[in-house]
Amino acid sequence: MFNFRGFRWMKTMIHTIKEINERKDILPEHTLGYQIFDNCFSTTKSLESSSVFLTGQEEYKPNFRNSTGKYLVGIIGAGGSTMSVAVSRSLLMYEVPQVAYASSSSILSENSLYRFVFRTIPSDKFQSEAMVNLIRHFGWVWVGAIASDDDYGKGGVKSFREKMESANLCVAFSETIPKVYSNEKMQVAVDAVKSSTAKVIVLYTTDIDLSPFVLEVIHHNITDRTWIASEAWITSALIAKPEYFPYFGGTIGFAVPRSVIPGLKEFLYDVHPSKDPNDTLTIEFWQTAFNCTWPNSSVSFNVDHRVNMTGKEDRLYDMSDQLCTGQEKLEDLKNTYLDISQLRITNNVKQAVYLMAYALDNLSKADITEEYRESIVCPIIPDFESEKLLNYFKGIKFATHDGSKIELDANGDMKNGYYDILNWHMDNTGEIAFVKVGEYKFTSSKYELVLPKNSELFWNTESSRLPDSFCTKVCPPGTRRGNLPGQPLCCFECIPCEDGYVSEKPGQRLCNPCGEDDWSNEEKSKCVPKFVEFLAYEEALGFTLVILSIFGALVVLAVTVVYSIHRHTPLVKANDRELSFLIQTSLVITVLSSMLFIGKPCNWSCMVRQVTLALGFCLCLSSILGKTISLLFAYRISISKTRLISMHPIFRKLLVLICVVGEIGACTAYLVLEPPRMFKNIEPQNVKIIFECNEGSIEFLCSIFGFDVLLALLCFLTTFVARKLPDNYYEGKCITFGMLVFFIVWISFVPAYLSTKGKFKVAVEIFAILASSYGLLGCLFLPKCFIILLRPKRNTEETVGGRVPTVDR
Ligand code: TCR
Repeated sequence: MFNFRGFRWMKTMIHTIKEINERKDILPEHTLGYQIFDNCFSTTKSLESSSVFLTGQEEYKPNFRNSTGKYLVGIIGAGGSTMSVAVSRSLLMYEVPQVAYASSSSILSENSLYRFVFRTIPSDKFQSEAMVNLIRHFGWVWVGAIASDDDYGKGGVKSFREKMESANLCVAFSETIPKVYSNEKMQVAVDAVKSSTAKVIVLYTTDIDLSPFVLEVIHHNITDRTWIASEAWITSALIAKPEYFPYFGGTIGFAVPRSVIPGLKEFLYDVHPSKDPNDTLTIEFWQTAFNCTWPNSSVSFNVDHRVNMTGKEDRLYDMSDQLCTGQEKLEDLKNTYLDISQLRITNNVKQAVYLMAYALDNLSKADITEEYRESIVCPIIPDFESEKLLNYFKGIKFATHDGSKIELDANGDMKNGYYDILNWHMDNTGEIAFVKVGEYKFTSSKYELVLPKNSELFWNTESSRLPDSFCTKVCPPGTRRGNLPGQPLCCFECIPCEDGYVSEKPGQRLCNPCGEDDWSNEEKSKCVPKFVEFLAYEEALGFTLVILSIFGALVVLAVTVVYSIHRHTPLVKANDRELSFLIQTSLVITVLSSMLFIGKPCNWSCMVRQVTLALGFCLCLSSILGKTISLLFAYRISISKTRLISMHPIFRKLLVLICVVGEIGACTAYLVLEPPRMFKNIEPQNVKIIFECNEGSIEFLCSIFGFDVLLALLCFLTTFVARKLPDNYYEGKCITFGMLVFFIVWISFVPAYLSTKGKFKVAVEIFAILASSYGLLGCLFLPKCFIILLRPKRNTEETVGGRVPTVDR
């Protein structure tokens, strides 16, 4: 669209020029002119316009038959990315293809401005990715980056940062080495290296830009750093000097593959200034290499025009007074030029030339009729449109002399390739050796990092071991990573896990909760089974109670034995022998039932324990009741002095039977309807699980034991009434006393039971069972055993018969 605003700017310019021309005070003798171009807001058009302006010709396209009188096809180069970028701008205008052999910056594939640029070196996006993969391989997480101040360094570090970020690794700092020496800027970079905790640093620069930085590193005596070299300086003789080894030894990095170029060596040696007096570069080479002056040469001195650190142009070499003889021997020379051991970029140069040649070849062999049917111009070398040649670069594929394949994608980038991983060692001769320790293969979608286990890596650390590089050391198990506000992800604090949470592996972000039955250990590094609490047989308390109950049962058995031996004596016969046996049986049951409360509870033991106890007491108390009722009857008779019908023994047994059957019914209902169950009592914030019984229905439980209490009350009341009955064996008093003990035990049981927890609750209950059983045993049978065994005289017919009313058979 027509840009009215721009048009106004243009008009303003014309207007102002006119105004100046009219004024008499500025430039009175001169008239300013102008030429106006429309650049359409495009870089290419701008360049075009400026060249038209400069050449003063209407046509911007230069004559393709240039000074050499030959046709121009394309350009091999330039070297560095920044140069290639600059060159590509003007070549774009003339649509001249360019094959770069060392320009690796990824910006060359990112923009349509560079669509005429092709290259035989992989884009740095692969190298950045390779560096990140290497960093990850060695377990570094906190890495610094230094870039040269150009497209190569900045572009490289930019993609490096991106890849680091997506790999969840951190860039500790990123600084640039100034191109033109500035002490201030250099200090910034050096200070970053010095002060950072990152021990591994990426240097994305060419060797030339790097060397002042190297000097600074040495000046500041910065050792104990591991440098990751970018491809541009990893094999550079400028940096790999033995005297730098204490600072730069152990450097690791990527290099484009090495190749052997047959015949190159001979060709390199075949250089002599006498061959062509116009070949000034050769003459300069000779003069520099042998430090002499070639006679009558126009190349009179060698000056390195680089600006040195003081900002002045430096004369690195002075002209030598000595004249070159031409007899100097290249063989004596130890020079990088003749070193063909590391032909890497050199090989890229070769492939770049091949690339150009293959593209031309393909163009010449193209099926002209097919492709250019419609066009008037046939692509015949040398008369072709360069836009046509472009098509033959895209997707070009060829095999190199050493058998590797080169293939370009639509951007003009290499589709796949590989890097050597080199590590700086010191060899026996005191020179730095670039030892290949691995390989990195890549395609656009995948990569493969091969670092064989046996490859010996040299690390420039105090211990000579793999260096660490972290901001915060990985959090140990038992803690988790806590982010620090405003700090990179790799700097964090380690927060201990809470109770019940663990982190088992180092470096966990979160603590995991333990399962229901587990709890964290002291260190919070593992879930351990919760401490399980129940009254075990093995522990002292449980064991004592077991002994007590067995002892009780044995005592009862002993009483039974005594009773059965003396079963025909009046004492035993008095007041119902069978009921006495029943009481003894029931006491064995109750005493032994206490053992059901010990041990790890399970469903059946929970069900059995209460029921057995209730039935045991029911049997015991109903039998006692049978006795006391007989006593009551006897008492009524003794008061009224009349012979009432005493209670027939069968009724007493019936009474016992009814009571027991009733209790059994209640217990069955309890077990069927709402049985007690084993229950794991897990308090959420607690370290232990209490195994206990959930009693099911409290109502049922109360009613079965309530029945027992009722029986006990009845027993007590009946004997209490009949307590005055003259009774040789104090049966009534004994029962009264026994019942009192029973009540006292169970009444004191209630508060004790309610105020204890866990296994002690169970122990209290067992204690009550044992105490009440022992109480009954002691009160009911011991005095009688005492008489039977020690006072047999009192156990005679007369005494019994004389005193005791014949309530018995
Ligand atoms: N790409 C760099 C220049 C460069 C270079 C080199 C210079 C590379 N490799 C080896 C000298 C020697 C890689 C750039 O600027 O793109």
